[in-house]
Amino acid sequence: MRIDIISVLPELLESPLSHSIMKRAKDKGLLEVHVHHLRQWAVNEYGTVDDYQYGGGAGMVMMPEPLANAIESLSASRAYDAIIYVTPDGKRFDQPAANQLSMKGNLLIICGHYKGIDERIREHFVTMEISIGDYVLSGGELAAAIIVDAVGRLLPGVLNDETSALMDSFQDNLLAPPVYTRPADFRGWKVPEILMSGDPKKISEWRHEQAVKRTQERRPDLMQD
Ligand code: 6GU
Repeated sequence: MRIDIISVLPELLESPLSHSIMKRAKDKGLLEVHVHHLRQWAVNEYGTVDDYQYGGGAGMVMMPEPLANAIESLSASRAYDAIIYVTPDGKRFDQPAANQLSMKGNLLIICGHYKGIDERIREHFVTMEISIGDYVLSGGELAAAIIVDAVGRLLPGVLNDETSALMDSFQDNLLAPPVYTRPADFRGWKVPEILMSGDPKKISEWRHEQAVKRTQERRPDLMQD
């Protein structure tokens, strides 16, 4: 998979996508992420990419021209399966959305700043608008990093244990069960006996029960349909 990201703050995207599983995905050649600074498509030598909003009001708006030029110039080299704008008024991102995106080949993500981007770019170029939750971030970069992480780890071959993404919270509308490691007795707090029973069927039943219990207690909304 290849993901291109258009941003006015590429620095914000560097570290989150350079370590751990994202690093492994890139090193294995399974994921390519290219971050493009919007300023290279600026309308003047000062690097201007935003302007006051029509109708007045505080906050700048990202101008259509640099964004259109960026999108068109990147689209000339490859066809994008989705052109995504990350925005608090987009569709809420969740695990099924991550699963869907992980099956695409080329994604383009546009990060907004200030008051957002000119509506005409959304109308004429953007094919998908995603919010990562009901709160406002100061820019789209951290949201984009979250989407790349959630999608990238699902690419076949990225995780060592192929089954481990299937066991994640949300993959079957259940939260993940509790996990334990050594020691079996830590300060008198014991690991549940069944996990040391060596009986895979019983262990798997116990994990499922725990997942259901946890989901009923914490996120009953996930179990409603
Ligand atoms: Cl995608 N962007 C911004 N700026 N804020 C958000 C968001 C995105 N998702 C939730 N809040």
